[in-house]
Amino acid sequence: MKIFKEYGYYKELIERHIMDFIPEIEPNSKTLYDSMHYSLENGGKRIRPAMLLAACDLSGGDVAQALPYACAIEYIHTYSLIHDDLPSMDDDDMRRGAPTNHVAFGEAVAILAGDGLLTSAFEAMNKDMLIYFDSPELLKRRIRASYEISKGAGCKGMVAGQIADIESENKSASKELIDDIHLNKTAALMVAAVKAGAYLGGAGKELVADLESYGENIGLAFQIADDIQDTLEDRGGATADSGTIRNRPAYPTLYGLDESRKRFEGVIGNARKIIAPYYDNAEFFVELIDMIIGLAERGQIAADDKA
Ligand code: GRG
Repeated sequence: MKIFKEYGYYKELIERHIMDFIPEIEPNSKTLYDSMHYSLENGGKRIRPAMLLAACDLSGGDVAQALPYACAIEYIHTYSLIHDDLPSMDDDDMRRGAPTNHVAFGEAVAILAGDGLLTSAFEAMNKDMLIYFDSPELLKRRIRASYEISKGAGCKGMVAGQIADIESENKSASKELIDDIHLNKTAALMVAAVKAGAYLGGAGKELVADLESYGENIGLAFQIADDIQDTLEDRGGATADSGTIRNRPAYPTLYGLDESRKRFEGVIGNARKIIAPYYDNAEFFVELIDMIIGLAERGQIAADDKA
């Protein structure tokens, strides 16, 4: 009997519940709701929440109970994309084949939509914790999950990666700096997703550590593939929808395209090795590796903003 599910199963579950943990918004704040809803329902791949649910499953947990945390991580990811697209950051007009949030709603509303999504993530997780006051073990798992998500999203995770990335623009960066930027900007939230799922499912130390390394390697693979794609578009004369490709340090600039491809294969190989002992029960994590290779080959990582 097949117990463990595939990406499509998790994605569908997330799609069905994605608005469930957004607080009921007053009529006076309807624009805020519309703007948050616009970006949440705008065709993301839902990779991070699927990672969280699959890690919970692999650890023996109940995915239905992990939904507030899965949706929280997608709210955080969505806020990061809205803010990253702003004129003061990447200045992108299109994402996932549609106008970016600030183009559709204006800059002030887009900033507030990001703020609303970020805070809704913590509201969703804290509200869930309130249910478990009388079950210390279950409450502990939830506090751990929420802490991992805060850490991955915060000043030692994604936000740290973003500031280092911004400050390295038009400068030459060392290989260490570029690894550090990508580990924080892209991998940290993926690591948070699998660790949070593992804690929610009651995983032991070894599984938590394996999932953490898997998340790191997958995050790096994601970012290297994105960099390769940017470089190829640049060389082919294709432009992003915004018409600019920022001059930030990227793997191909430092390593060259061939070496970057080798590095991509290296981190993908690491992820395969880490997950191998769990193969019988880790269908999603193998599928995710193949999916990232496919996205990289088709140039579809963060793609839809370049369509
Ligand atoms: C604004 C604090 C702050 C952080 C922004 C995520 C991020 C940090 C910037 C995005 C830059 C970028 C395009 C990085 C490449 C890797 C990446 C995160 C791609 C987007 O993730 P997908 O492909 O997105 O999972 P979808 O559209 O499927 O949700």
